[in-house]
Amino acid sequence: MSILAEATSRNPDRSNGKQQRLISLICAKSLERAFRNMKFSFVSPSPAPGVVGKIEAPWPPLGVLYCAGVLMNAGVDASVLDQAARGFSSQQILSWVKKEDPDILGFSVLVTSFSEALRLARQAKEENPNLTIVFGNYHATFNAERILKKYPFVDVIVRGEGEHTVLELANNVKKKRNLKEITGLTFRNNGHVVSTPDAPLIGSIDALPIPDRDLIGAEYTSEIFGIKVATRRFTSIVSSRGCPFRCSFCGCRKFARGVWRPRTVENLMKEFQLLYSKGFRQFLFVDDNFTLNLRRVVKLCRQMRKEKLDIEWFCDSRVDNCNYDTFREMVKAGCRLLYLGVESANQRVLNYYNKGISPDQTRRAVKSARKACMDIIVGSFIVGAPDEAREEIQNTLRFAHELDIDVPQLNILSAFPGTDLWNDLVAKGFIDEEKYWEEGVYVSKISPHAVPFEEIRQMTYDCFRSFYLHPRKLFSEVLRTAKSPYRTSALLNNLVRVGEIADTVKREVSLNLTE
Ligand code: B12
Ligand code: SF4
Repeated sequence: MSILAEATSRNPDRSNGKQQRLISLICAKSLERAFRNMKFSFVSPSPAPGVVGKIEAPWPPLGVLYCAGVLMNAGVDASVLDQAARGFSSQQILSWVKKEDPDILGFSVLVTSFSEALRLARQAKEENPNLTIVFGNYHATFNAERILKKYPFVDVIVRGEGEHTVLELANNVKKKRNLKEITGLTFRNNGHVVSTPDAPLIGSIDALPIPDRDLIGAEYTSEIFGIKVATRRFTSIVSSRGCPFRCSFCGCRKFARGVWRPRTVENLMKEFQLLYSKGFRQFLFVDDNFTLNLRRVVKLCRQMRKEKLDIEWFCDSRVDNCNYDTFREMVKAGCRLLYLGVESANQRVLNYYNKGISPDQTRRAVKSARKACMDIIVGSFIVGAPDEAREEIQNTLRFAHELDIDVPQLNILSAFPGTDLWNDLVAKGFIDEEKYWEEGVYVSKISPHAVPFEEIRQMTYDCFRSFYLHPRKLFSEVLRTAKSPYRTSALLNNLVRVGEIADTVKREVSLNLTE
């Protein structure tokens, strides 16, 4: 077993010391020499045209930036292309790959970008058969064997967190060694698809290099229905990985095995200071569960204020683990936008999702956030559970109106491989895995007991429209904007973009009604 394999094959709880040593090791000169002339390029593909889940405004592909950072520290040349941010056509991507001329080409594959990743990978392999094509991220992790069995031009799947595995992979590809020693891989061996044991989770996120946003060469923003809510230099950031809950529609539990791993406030502040020095002023936390430890959140907020950073940020929270005092600390430290996972107004449906919350907890969370003067509160809802009745859907949509939120994000339930929901519907015979594993599926399209998909779509659209057409709502939104410097600046910034916003809303509406 190689030193790297040994260092990464331990239980995460016991492997911190080993991992720290691994990180120093990958900086060592000997490794730099070993990797000379080795190149690993990453592509984060956009969803294919027409796929639901198109990207309004992409956020940085932090996962590949983390992987690239570890590789570069070890002396591997790495490059990253984010298709959505650069607006590249397939042809432009292939030209980019040709120019980069990597030894290994990695694709970051989510469910909606799978078909585009396949198309690009096939063409890249045709142009250069010596290229090792690697897929990673959620969709690749949960479908590793199926992908390799069906698509001969994909060589390797990196399952789970990629940082340590890509390093070992680069080493073995360079030395043309067998991949069997590397944990977390699925590949072909003598014509058979084989999977090595899962790689251990990364124990210390602090020990990883800070992702280099300059690698992408693009600026990012954050939008809601075409309206820019990030008006200053913006990027995303991860303060923890994993989540101990097991909501049935979410793949995070399986991906990160339910282990929440926070970064320390000190380590996070280093990243904030670095990004601040580069002019970044607005941030989005893309953690699975940012607010799991409220004491850590408060400590971070106080440190942000102590270091007098003129920053603004956005984050998610569960509704059952929050309170006024914490929200107030967050607002004082620059939190401007809060996403709350409300999901449903029906306890029965919440229980089906295994969400572990109640509608009353949602009411209290929204009230606390409002009282704390949060500028924008987004409520995220899901309708269309397998046997959810019309009245239950209406109840949730009424709840969206009743709650004092600014934006209702109305989602129709879909099932993806890797989730408990998927497994449940496969077990019940509603999902034919062979038919749907590549794209996932709206549950209301396959469940015989669900309200038909088109009807739900119309209901959510009507709810969204009436939400903003209600005079009381309109009035309170105008008043809130007048009182909030952040909202006023966002409004002014968007005034010049009225045409673009109208186009986005129009597109959303036609998507809603015609798909
Ligand atoms: C930010 C985000 C987005 C952003 C940007 C995504 C991006 N550029 O990466 C936007 C808004 C565009 C987005 C859209 C969608 N998203 Co999203 N998103 C996230 C979120 C919140 C954070 C991603 C992140 O940065 N994580 C932090 C980094 C460090 O971790 P990571 O990305 O997992 O990367 C690690 C590994 O996956 C691996 N890895 C990743 N890429 C690669 C590539 C290679 C070659 C290798 C070897 C390894 C590797 O190594 C990384 C380091 O350990 C995640 C939830 C989460 N917390 O992860 C959901 C999540 C990824 N999204 C999800 C979904 C469902 C979607 C949408 C389909 C939603 C929709 N219906 O519109 C779309 C699809 C967009 C697409 N491209 O296809 C699901 C994934 C489901 C699935 N099976 O694919 C997730 C997991 C949410 C969830 N818990 O269900 N999303
Ligand atoms: S939806 Fe959120 S709380 Fe639920 S398991 Fe996923 S990350 Fe955790």
